[in-house]
Amino acid sequence: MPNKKPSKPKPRSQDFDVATGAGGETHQHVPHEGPHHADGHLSTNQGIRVSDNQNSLKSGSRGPALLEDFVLREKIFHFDHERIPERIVHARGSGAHGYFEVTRSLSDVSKANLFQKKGQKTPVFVRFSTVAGGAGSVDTPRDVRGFAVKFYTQEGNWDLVGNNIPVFFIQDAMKFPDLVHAVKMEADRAFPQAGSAHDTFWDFASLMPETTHMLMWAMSDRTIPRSLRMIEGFGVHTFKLVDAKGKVTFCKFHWKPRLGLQSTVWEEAVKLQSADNDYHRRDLWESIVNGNFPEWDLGVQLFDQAFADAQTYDVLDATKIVPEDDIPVRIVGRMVLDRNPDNFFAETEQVAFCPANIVPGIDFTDDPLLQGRLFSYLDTQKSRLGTANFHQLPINAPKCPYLNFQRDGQMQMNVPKGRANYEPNSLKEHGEIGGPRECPVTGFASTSDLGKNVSGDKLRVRAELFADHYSQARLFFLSQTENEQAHIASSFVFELSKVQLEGIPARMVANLRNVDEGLAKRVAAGIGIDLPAKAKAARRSVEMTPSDALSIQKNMKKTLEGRTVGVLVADGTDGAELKKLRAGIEAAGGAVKVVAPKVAKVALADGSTISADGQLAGTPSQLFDAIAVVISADGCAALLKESAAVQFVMDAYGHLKAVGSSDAAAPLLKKAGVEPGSGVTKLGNAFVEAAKSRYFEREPAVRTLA
Ligand code: HDE
Repeated sequence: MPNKKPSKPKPRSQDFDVATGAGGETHQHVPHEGPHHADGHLSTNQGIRVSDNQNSLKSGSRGPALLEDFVLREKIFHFDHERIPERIVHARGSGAHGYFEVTRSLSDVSKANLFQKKGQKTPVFVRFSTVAGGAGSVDTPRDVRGFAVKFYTQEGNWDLVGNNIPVFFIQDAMKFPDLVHAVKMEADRAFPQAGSAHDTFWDFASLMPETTHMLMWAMSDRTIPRSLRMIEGFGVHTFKLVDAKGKVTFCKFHWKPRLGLQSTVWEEAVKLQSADNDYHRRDLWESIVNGNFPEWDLGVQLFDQAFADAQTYDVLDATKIVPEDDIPVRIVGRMVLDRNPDNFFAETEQVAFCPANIVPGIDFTDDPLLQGRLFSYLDTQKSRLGTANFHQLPINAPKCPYLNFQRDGQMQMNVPKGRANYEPNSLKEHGEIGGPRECPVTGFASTSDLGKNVSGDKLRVRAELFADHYSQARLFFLSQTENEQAHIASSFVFELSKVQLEGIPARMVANLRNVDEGLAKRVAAGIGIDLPAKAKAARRSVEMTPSDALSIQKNMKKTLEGRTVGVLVADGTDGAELKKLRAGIEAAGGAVKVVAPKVAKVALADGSTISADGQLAGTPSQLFDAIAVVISADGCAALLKESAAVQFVMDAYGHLKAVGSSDAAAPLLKKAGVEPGSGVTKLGNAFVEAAKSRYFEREPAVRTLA
């Protein structure tokens, strides 16, 4: 028998009673929390207490092992089956719990309960992910980031399964398997892992001009974020909001990070892969542990059919944005992530997002990409999680009651009572359980389309406006700063230089000539090919007005909040100087990590000792947003002989970060190639101020961009 009676999990402060808004759980079906969750006696899964967890049952002290040993057999059996298939895309992810709070009611356009009242809170679970790499791949390749949010609303679960880029590579679900096959590791050799810089991706992309707009975003710094806490999120598709009278308003969803947008530079992203495979996962986890809860504003762009009809693009085309200058983003809520998962597998791995999960007041549009997704996600969960009952897993179960006549299936956790597994039935009239009934008024009924004529000729075609693949790609490029444009050109050069099959880079550049001649020329020159003839465009482009909202650098926040300064010290460092620096950075909302040649017993000038947070050899400056070097003349002499110390400073400078230093550090800075200029300061207030920014104007001095 289990040593402890299984009991209902205790409510946690962060869990909401969705019915009342108060704390506490309202899961209708809470699986037993098994005895293995608690401290106590070890038992088998049948509840038999285990006397010895070190030795298998043998015949004699040296074996052979006995088949009878059910304790060993069960342990190994379960272990053998621990892994489940990883997601075909977005396999590597990191999750967190939190809540969504309404800051401005959306009741004027949507009847969705979660949007009605200012201050109203809804629990959420969020999973961020890379797309191409496997579950064990690194966190910082150049890749799109998934941004999937499950809202556990009072009316059922709503999943907003988005990305950190507002458009997508393709327009029709029919092409998704091709896209994914092309970008993932190549079929015969199983590399490269987690990156798009290879033959098959660019072969596909260059043959599919509809990818061009997304490629501009993918080659921008959006795909090498500094932190998951500093990315935007987008619902991508146009959705519908539906009010109580059935009136429809089109809607694009936006998540805007409170910490501002922040990216790394490419060389830094590459080096981060060796510095810390788990850079983003660790950053998310630690910020929550430290109480620095990541936060986003939820914004909506709202428009009607008349606006949609008047545009030069189709709002049902997922390769297009609606510029914020045309339809401003209305902020309606905020999301705070304040709790790490208790168990990665049970929550982050088993969470099953389905764009088809919507609630009354939110509706789909006919976007052909979205329509394909409505099928795919439900389907994939069955193969990943092995049963149609995956919705019963605690992380997937709604926090409001759910009742229907669906029954049985593998891993059925619920125990429905009575005979009522069909409807209509009259069992209630006979004193038995009759089961749930339809709710014509409050139930989901596709309220926006119901009764509308949706017939049409059967066709396999794309709508006419979908054929403009370049206008918005050009809009994006022209909206960037000069430095961001150079980053885009350089990314194309980097990626296409990895392509070995002849003709593919030229075909890509031929497409880019439709975006911007200057860009195409720079990319051609960068990879060393002649400028190819311009690709034929299926439809004439229209010139759109550049939009500042599309640039990261034009929207960066000058702040130390959520940022970390790496402080390099050595024996002989002035403790008072270090203390003052730490106080200044912390007062500005930043964090400090001390790096030293040895982690324990760093001897300060006054004879006292401190411990460092990281050892120099394993803590390169990629891990920080700015660096300070606080050393004595002796310390400097010692560090001059350490290539890791020189590299620490050189990389921070090369990655356009603020570099502050005590006077005695001058020889080290010189050896690292640091030149005077913006972002290079003495310690003190000047450094604290400088550490709030990156110095893109320094870039021409440290590398040649395309
Ligand atoms: Fe996905 N996508 N997708 N996708 N997607 C999956 O579902 C799919 C698309 C996105 O953290 C899969 O549970 C099709 C756009 C995220 O668990 C799968 C099409 C956007 C995640 C699937 C798309 C996304 C997925 C794989 C084209 C941005 C991770 C595992 C019609 C709006 C969710 C899974 C998580 C995951 C299919 C296109 C975002 C196979 C068929 C566009 C964030 O069902």
